[in-house]
Amino acid sequence: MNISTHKVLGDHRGQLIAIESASSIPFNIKRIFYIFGTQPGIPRGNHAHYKTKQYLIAVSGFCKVTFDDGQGQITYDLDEPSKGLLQEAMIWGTMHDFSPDCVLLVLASEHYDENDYIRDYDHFLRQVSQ
Ligand code: T46
Repeated sequence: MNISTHKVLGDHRGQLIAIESASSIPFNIKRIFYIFGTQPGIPRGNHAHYKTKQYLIAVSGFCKVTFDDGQGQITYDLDEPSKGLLQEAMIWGTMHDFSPDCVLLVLASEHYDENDYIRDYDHFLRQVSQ
C-alpha cells in the first residue's frame, strides 16, 4: 500500500504529527523540499526517478497525485496532513489539482541529482518494459 495514515498527536493547544527517518517511512531522509504557490490547472512533477524514493504529504490544503508504473495509473487524494504517500523509484508521478493553499511536503531518499530524473515519458516506458 502506498498510502499511510500517521497518528495525530495533540491536545488543547493543537495537533502534531511526527515522522522519523527509516521508521515512519521506509527510507533514510536525505532531502526535503516543498511546493507551494501552485497555479490553477498547472500540474507539477511529470517525471520518474531511477533511484530516488519520495514520500509526499499535503501539510496544508489538498492535491491529487497520479502514479503510473507503465502499465496503469492510480490517483490518490492527499487531503489530510496525516496522509503520506510513498512514491517508489521508477514510478511516473504527477501532482495536480492543487488547492490554492496547498503546501506539498516531499521527503526524499537521495540528494538532488538531475541525472536521476526521467523526464521523457517514452523513455520511461522503454525503461520499465525492459
Ligand atoms: C516531485 C515534485 C513533487 C532543486 O534544485 N533541488 C531539488 O531538490 C528539487 C526538487 C528541485 N530543484 C530545482 C530543479 C528545477 O530547476 O528546482 C526547480 C524545479 O524543479 P522541478 O521542475 O523538478 O519541480 P517539480 O515541481 O516539477 O517536481 C518536484 C520534484 O522535482 C519532483 O521530484 O516529485 O516536485
